[in-house]
Amino acid sequence: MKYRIFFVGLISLLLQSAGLANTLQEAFSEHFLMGTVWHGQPVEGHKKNHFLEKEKAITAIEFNTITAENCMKPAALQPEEGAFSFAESDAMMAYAQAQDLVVVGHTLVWKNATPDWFFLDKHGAQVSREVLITRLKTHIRTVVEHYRGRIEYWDVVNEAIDTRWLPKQKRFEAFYKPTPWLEIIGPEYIEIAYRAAHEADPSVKLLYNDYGLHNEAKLDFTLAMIADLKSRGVQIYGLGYQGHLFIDQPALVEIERVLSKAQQAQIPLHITELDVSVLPNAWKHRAASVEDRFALAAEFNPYADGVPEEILALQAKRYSELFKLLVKYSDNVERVTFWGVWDGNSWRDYRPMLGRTDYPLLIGRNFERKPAYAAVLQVVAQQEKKD
Ligand code: 9MR
Repeated sequence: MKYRIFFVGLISLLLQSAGLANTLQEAFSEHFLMGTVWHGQPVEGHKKNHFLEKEKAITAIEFNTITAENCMKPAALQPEEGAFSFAESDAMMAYAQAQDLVVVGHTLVWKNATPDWFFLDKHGAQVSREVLITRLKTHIRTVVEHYRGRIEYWDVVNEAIDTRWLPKQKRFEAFYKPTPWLEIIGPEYIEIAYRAAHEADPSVKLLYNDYGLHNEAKLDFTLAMIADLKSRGVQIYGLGYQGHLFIDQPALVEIERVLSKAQQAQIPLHITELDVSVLPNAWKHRAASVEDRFALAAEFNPYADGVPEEILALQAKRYSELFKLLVKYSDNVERVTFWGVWDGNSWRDYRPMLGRTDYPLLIGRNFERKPAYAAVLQVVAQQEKKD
């Protein structure tokens, strides 16, 4: 242990003497907030989290904002109608307040992690539009009021837009994702949700959060939806681009398009769920839904016994290129949040395939700072030299 403390101290000294900031939040303090998640204790039956204290310690050092990974989803907060349970999210909030972290609530309306009771009556039949609107508003009002004045941003609606390939026209088309929300209420559920959240806490900034925005059809549809809501006086503040990336996809130009179009549209952008998987993309084989799980296959799990240095170097390059872009657009990028504290606790290990070993974050499985960590800090150092 003593040696480890000595080693960490030595690295800090070396970083300082190389003119580098010591932590992620410090390095990017002029540019945007730097965040991670509260993994907390699993709410969906994943294995117990034995590393919560360690994660809390790292978070306090490296980050200035925190998002609830799971504990603020409807399944966690209102597992049964009217039976709200804030124990885990209150624990997160107490920690965040003690560390002076900006808190992001995630998420109020989603098709996943939402219990069936929302959509069914006591006989198991689908509820009416009126009943579902009431349940939607009650959920939002109760949760947002509970944290009024303490949460800075809410991901209100999550992943409401999908795309399909039109072979004849040879292009993608975007549309509202078919979910019980859409089916029972119609697309107005989105507007209803934002209005309810704003009423419950007029000071909280409301985001729309989605993945796959490198698809231009989806990006344009999303920006148009936000512009339309704004034009009708709905208080929607900004766009969350999740950023679940791979080493070789999507292309950097496609990512830049998201940053530049959001800037042109004057919609503040948040990178809400960043990670860079080093594994082969197992989503390609089916429509990407978080509920899909495929059987574990060795070809999709090449680094179960350790990840080669050259792969970590490629990942570092990818992170470096990405952060150069984020700094370039930092006038419009407010926050960059990683979807995980360290490689040992990442959703990538259990979705879409249970039992893989991925290395998607900046801090490794032995809590070490990975090559990608150094590469990200280097981006700011180089930027400062240029200025
Ligand atoms: O990381 C989350 C994982 O622990 C949960 O099992 C899963 C389902 O609730 O959700 C994961 O987080 C998702 C986020 O809430 C929305 N965007 C995609 C994220 C990764 O699946």
